[in-house]
Amino acid sequence: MQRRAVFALAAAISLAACSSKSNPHTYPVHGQIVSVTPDRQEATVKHGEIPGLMPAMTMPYKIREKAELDAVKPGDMIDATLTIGENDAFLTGVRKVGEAPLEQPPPEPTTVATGSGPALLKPGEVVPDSPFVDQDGKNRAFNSFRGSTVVLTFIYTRCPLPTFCPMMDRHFVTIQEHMHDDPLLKKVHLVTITFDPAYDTPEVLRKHALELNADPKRWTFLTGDQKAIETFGARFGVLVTRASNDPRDITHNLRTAIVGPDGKLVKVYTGNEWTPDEILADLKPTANAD
Ligand SMILES: [Cu+2]
Repeated sequence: MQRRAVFALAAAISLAACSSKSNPHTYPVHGQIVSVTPDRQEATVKHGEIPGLMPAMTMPYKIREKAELDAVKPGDMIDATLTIGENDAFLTGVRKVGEAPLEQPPPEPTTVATGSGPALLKPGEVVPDSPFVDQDGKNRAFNSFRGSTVVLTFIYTRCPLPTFCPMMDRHFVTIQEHMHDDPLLKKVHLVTITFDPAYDTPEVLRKHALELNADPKRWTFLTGDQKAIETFGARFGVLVTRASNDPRDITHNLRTAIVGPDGKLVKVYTGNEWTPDEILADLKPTANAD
């Protein structure tokens, strides 16, 4: 007990102190298996607060040992260790400690399509306009990007897992580097939309953009009205759930999309499996067409 408290404190201190992210941190996790995805060697875990890292949350995690993944099923209560490296996050030492009825099914993007919400956009369909505010505090409707091929993604700046939102940022940094070097990509514009506008104000986004070395001429960060953002994101399959008692408790999936210069959806990329190379290859024919 004491050791755990000391450990959490040490982790919190090293996180607070850190800009040096080089050494992986480990955290004890206690939670419930909500679903298992063997082909991605992942399990979605609903867990309590991880002191020094994140509030209670339901998220998919890689389980490093396949045997440990195979040994658990939805409903199992588990103890595990979460390792957070600079670009990596995974669970080890996954151990079943009990069983409990599942509260609710895991958030699935398909519920957006089948529920009462707006339908998922299909390639070729015009992306509906939506009002946003950019990192300089200026109103910026989505349609103002017409004429450029837009690569857009959805994040929140406080996302604690390097394999989620921070990975989208890193991939966009890579794409931006190619945009500067490749004349074929001169009409491509990157757009990062936060789904946590309460915290991610224009000021926060401007600082975040600076940290990423984002070129304001080529990469825009958008915030705005939470409802409008959620409605916009839902058309791409973005699903965000928030705990009513803790606004930091955000559970979300990831969607990245290419929208053509005519405002029509070209392609949607699910999760964090896509690579910058894949998007760059998909961009060339689109960005080239006038
Ligand atoms: Cu995230």
